[in-house]
Amino acid sequence: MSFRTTAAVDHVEDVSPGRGALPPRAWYASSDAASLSLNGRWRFRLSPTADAEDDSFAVPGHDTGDWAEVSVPGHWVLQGHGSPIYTNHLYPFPVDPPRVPTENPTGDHLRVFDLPRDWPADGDAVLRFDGVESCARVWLNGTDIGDFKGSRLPHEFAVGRLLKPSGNVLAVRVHQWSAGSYLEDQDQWWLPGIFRDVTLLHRPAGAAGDFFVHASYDHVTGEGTLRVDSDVAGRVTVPELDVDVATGETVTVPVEPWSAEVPRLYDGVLATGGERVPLRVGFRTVALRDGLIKVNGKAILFKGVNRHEWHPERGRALDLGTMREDVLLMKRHNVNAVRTSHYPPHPAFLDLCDELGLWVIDECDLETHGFVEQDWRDNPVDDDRWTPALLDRAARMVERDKNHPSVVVWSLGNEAGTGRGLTAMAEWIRGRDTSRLVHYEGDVTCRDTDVYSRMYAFHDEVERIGRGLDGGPHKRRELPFVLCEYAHAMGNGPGGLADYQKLFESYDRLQGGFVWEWIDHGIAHPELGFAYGGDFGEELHDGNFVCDGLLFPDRRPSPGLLEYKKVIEPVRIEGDRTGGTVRVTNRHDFADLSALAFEWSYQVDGETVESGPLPVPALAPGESAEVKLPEPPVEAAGGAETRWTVRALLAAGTAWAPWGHEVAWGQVPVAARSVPSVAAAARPVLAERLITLGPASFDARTGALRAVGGVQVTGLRLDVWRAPTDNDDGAPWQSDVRFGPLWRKFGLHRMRHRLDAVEPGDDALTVRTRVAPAAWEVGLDTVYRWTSDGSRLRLTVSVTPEGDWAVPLPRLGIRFGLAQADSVTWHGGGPGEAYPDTRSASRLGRWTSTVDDLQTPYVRPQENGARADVRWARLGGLRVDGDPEFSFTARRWTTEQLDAATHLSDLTPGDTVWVNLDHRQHGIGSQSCGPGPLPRYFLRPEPTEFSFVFSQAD
Ligand code: IPT
Repeated sequence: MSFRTTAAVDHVEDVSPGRGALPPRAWYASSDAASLSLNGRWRFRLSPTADAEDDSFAVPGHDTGDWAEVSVPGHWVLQGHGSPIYTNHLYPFPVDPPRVPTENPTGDHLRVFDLPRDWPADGDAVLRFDGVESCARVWLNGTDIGDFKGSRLPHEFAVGRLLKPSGNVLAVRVHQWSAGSYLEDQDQWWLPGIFRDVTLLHRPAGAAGDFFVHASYDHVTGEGTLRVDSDVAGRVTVPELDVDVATGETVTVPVEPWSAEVPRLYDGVLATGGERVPLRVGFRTVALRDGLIKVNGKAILFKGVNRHEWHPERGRALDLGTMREDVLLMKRHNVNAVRTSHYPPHPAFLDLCDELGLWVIDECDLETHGFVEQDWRDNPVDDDRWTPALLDRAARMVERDKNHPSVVVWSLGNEAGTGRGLTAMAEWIRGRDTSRLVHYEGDVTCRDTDVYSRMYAFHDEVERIGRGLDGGPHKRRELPFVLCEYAHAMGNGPGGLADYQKLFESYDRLQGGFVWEWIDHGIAHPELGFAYGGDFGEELHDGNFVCDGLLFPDRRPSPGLLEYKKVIEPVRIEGDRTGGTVRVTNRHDFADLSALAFEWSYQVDGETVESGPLPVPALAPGESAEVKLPEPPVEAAGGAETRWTVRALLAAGTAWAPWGHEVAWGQVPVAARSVPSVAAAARPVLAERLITLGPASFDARTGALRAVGGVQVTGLRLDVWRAPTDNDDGAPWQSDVRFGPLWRKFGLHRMRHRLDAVEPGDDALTVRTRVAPAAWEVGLDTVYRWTSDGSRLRLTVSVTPEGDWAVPLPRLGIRFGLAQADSVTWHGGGPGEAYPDTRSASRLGRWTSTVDDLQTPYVRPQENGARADVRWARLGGLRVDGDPEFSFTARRWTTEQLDAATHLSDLTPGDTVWVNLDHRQHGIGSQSCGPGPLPRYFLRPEPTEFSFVFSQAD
């Protein structure tokens, strides 16, 4: 005998998009129609399966006395009910589409509400859900009004006839898993719940249901053309342009165009019999011309990021303030574009993009990545039964977002393989909206798309594509190229950004890219700091691959974002020692430089001695000028290094940053420094078990440095190990060699130091060693040569590799411990960390930091915090001058402890500050999902010599 337990769950596994919802339409906030937010505290009951409870809770009068409460918008798993799951592309349930597991956490939500006293008696009402994951069924006052899927898309229901003045009972049953889950396999946490707003909207008689603002710009005539189509006739007014036309009527007037750089919006109104709808009109024309994406007649360069919606406590339930903060942070870091990976964002985010200026690739809520594990067999996007669901998703995105000037490209989705369903989506979108381009990275033939888009392509391939040497299908050869994802910002990195940018700026066809990704999706956790995959006991998970953003989970910019800001700065300022000039280039696509004020400053030994304004002409986009610098303000004392720093600042406050905000900078060297010379005048003296040499004392038996003057030094020796970064470890699927695992294999984390000789000579103490790992024949013959002039102490380290080294070194330098060191001052690159291929944003100057502030809090601890190009540093009573410049880190834990830590909470300060002075570090790259460091950033083992001069700091 067989029977189905309940019919109520059928819609959960139904491939259709749902039942009962109104057709999709534009999302807007009415000027005068009433609305009621149903956000707030809702009664909540969690069941382990979809059919464990009957649906009697939806009947008014149901006793919810023993129910819990949750906040809406919100995810119940972040409110103490069940737990989040993180997988990259694996479905956390058996792949048997459209079936889902019996264990299907189901949240019943209930809210009783009254209508406001002034709620109009006439007209209709619409109940809008802006986002529910993954499948919901809705009852109002006991009546089943429908069900829906499409988590990050709006769904509306006509409910006027069901409303009562008071005591309305809204019941929503939400299932974590549904057929829709197969279409929502994005690399992120699985977070069920009503996570976006729930709103009741009054619909006055005669109000527009839907409208479409067509606003284009003719860059030849300087005129804008406006036509607003509406399903209800009305009038369109734009007072500033003296426009007053009927809906459906076209008007052409001189306008200022909209662009991400100059986001000019005109306020207007669509007035129909029943309602006034505010319009924000941006005139712009997007076109594919001469094989390029052009806006208003000009090719644009995307300096973009991929943005998932994320808040460390609220998950994807974002408040307006957080959305605004994201846009402000992007603008302040020179980002000009955002791909809404991998679903349409909260609609208010797009209002902010219109207002503050960002190019948007609006991506549909679609990913079926997990099917890759079965060679895409049964992929829903290639199965006609699913096509209505795909078309429903495309329509819900396009209809909702079509009136945003910021949206310049529609994207069908992400990592969904290929199939007829995608073609159907593209065709539907083109039929509905001819004013934008279509993107989908998975379409390698570009049959359905207007741009050749790739992710994580290596530099050399990108260059080939830029040169047009990539071949491929005929249509694709004619198309512009974007990297919809590149520069994987997981942990320390991404490296190689500047090298990509150079390519983008060299080849017209390369129209930029979108860094993966905007923010780490770490979840605030009472013990761990931020949690990642596996921290909630998930059966399957992908660890900290979910923390790969340019922002830390709490939205503090990581060094990667500062690097990106510098690399994509819209003004280039360069010069060399010779000219007494700087070359200023305007790299904007639209804006001239009139919004910027330039300032020079002059540094002696890293310290600014004077500054002043620098007049720079308001160069047009693409123009450069050689700008004369003033006479150097001071005659620097012999041996002091001097340089100019020129900064481009906002001349007045903007909507996204205050007056004086720094947009770009450059430095021009003047006089080079001279390294303090140390005449080898002192002689090593043996007394008891110590050797003294000038201010230093050494263990006579081991040659180990004990003290410099009054400063005790422990454990000084060669060091080659760094706690591997996510990019050192690389992604398991990478075919290129991954050095992180190889370094461990070759034992670079457990090097042995053999003492061969301690040789006090006439004018030097020489200590000979061999540094090598157990089990391998490779080694580093290492000689420490100490000399002194009586007050200063010079160490020269000579390293000669022995054997056949198959790997570069993580780092090469010395490390030692100091008993005391709270603050560090240095002349060199700063203020933040820098590695060989992440050092564009590192500015030469004099910097001070506490040891604690030198640490970069990567969610999974790893090598971090190195300051590069350091001339000298003072810490713990010592001054160290480098010959040549060096890089340093200082921490209250050892590299071994850093390496062993899995969360920030594992790092506990000890008594010693461990200092590394590196001659060099290996590059960073972005092999956690892209290329490793370019070969020019490798630290190859080769005979090397470097020196440090130690003295007591004054
Ligand atoms: C690519 C995905 O599109 C993105 O969602 C994210 O998972 C990113 O990788 C890695 O963080 S897919 C890539 C593995 C080819």
